[in-house]
Amino acid sequence: MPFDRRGFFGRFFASAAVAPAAAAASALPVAVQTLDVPKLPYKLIDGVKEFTLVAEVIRTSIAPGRIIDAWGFNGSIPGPMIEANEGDRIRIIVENQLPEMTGVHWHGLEIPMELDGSVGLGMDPIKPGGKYVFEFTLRQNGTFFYHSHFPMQEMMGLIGMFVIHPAKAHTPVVDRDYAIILQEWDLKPNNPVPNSLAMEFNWLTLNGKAGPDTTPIVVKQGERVRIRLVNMGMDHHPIHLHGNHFFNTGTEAGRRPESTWYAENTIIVGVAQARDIEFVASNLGDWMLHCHLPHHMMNQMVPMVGPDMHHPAHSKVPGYPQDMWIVDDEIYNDKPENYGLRKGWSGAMMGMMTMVRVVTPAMYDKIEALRKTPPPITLPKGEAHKHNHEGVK
Ligand SMILES: [Cu+2]
Repeated sequence: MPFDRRGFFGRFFASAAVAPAAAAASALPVAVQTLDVPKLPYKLIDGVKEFTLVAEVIRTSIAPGRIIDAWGFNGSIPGPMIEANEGDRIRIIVENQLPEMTGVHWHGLEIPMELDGSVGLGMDPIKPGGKYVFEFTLRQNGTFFYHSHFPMQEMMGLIGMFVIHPAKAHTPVVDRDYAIILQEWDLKPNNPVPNSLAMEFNWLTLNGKAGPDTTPIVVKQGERVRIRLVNMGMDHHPIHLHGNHFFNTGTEAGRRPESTWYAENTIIVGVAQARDIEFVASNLGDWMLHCHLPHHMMNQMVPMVGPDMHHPAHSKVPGYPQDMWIVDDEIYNDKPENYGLRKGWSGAMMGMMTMVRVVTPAMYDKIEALRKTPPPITLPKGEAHKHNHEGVK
């Protein structure tokens, strides 16, 4: 999946594994994938890429049955990814459809102060129903992000990824590039509105989904992979990858020199930081990629402290086990990226978790084929009869 400006030669050299070294050195960057989050489209007007970003209240689901009424952009929480090239002239029209004033800050971009989005210092707040036009030239490359510059609005979800590609791909060239935003939510029972004043959180999301509802990253064995992680919340998340070690190759200020890279498998992504990790997916398997804070590895933050008399498996030893184990694979198994996972997989995948599935070429092709096949249409009970009258089966 090449980035938009890539021509025939870019496609030809898309895989570093097959490209000669000289060709790889001049390869164009691959497009970034934000699983579960869309990309923000743009219009090219007189050489300027024009984006429209609408801040609004959004009802979405972070897990089956767990609805939230939070704040995002253009129908998505987190907001859609802005993807552009170093050197681009861009215009971003920010419309405020929220019930209160807002402002959008371009985190890490070195641009004129009145365009920085720091409300008060550089500009007035954008009133409800109002808009503000930001226009600047991109002079950096790397993993950046945009967010409301009001703290409580950050905790309501107002953040999105902003990736700027260099003219030539950084080396070693990656075959696949992903971006994930980490968020946390305090959701009280029977209330879909997040508590933005919280210090503790019971729902943790990657690109707006809590595991096992996150979409796994699927790569072929031997490919070089970049994952860009951005954190906006109250906690710093130690993100751990099973099965394959990685290197931190970039921060929110851009690329790190290769002399500073070292191997690790857990990286702290602090609040307001971006961390690019890169690795060669050498070890076949379905590898968890997750925050390692114990309370961030569960949904609803419900370890069963004390005996659970309702569940026979949990009541044998008084006081133990503390942990909940819920296997509900069937809810998620229709997702192509989950094809072929071991029975019981969903029990291990709660909270701020996803997977890097390192698969054989045959398995990759199978999952790709499933992605291209539309899922069967399931009509709700009582709807089938009505639709049959209309000739719809
Ligand atoms: Cu965490």
